[in-house]
Amino acid sequence: MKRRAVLGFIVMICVLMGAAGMASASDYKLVLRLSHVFSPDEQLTKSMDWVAERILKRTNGAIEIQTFPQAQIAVYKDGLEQVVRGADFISVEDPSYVGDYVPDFIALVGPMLYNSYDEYVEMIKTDLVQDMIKRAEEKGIKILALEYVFGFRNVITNKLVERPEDLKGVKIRTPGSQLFIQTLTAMGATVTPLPWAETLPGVQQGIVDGIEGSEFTNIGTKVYELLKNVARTQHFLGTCGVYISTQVWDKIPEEYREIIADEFAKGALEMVEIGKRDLGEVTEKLESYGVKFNEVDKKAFVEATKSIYDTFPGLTPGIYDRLQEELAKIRERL
Ligand code: X3X
Repeated sequence: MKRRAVLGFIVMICVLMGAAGMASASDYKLVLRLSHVFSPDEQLTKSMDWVAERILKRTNGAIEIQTFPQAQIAVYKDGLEQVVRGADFISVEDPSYVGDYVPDFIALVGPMLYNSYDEYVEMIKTDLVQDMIKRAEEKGIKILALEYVFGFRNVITNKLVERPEDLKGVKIRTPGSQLFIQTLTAMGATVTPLPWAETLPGVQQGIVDGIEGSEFTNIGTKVYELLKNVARTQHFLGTCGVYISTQVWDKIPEEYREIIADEFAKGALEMVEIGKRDLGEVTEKLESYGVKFNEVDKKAFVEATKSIYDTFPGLTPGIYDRLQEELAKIRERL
């Protein structure tokens, strides 16, 4: 009799715990703050808002992503630190900031590597990059996407730049990423790292002579009102990844994780297609505003920057060669 009573008690506890668990799943609600530096008129800002809306709808309001553009909250290196600390926070930044935790991300988005957006999209699918993504998780960073591409970054000044010698003594603003600082230095410029918010005032006050950025940045933030010469160095492919803490991620119910991952992945590829579609029109519009584009001695800039892959601390030996091997295979099939 006693045995049956104990068994009955255990069954009751299990049922109550199960019910509590089910109730918590249906009552589940999570608010995540998403932070980036982009302006309202830039596609990345629009894409983040679209993805947040789609996730809220598909999860019936359970996952609310509040987007904070224009560096209203932590961005750049500080944003990644929020992620690693386990905050309910999503950081949207250049993958080189993940390089502070997994150095090979520096090489992934290193100088003079890609000839097209599609090459980079295909590179992300390779086992080489998928292994890097797993290593980021070991450091507490869950990567939801890496392909929020906003165009090749070019040198933008008020003088003709065709080769590294032309950048001697020219003060160029970069983001505070060590990859950017070291690369623009290797390209011949005098680098002044500034957050985006201080960049155009820095040009106006003569703190910097120019910047480096994409046509989408140029048109979206009105760089063209201050700087009229775009040298098509295409030294970086401007792209952002989307990063969340693994601690936070692992606590989200699986059904919601699938929706979040799916929407950020789809949103990235959607933004790549929008960029490919709109670049021609954006370039024409910039030219109508008086912007002049010129080609450059690409080989000279490749030569000037290739040491980055040998000297940057912490890179896996041979990572550049492996990236080039993957690129050769990708180019065969594109
Ligand atoms: O981490 C994100 C990128 O580095 C942002 O690049 P940045 O700081 O040159 O800003 C690009 C602009 O389009 C922001 O409006």
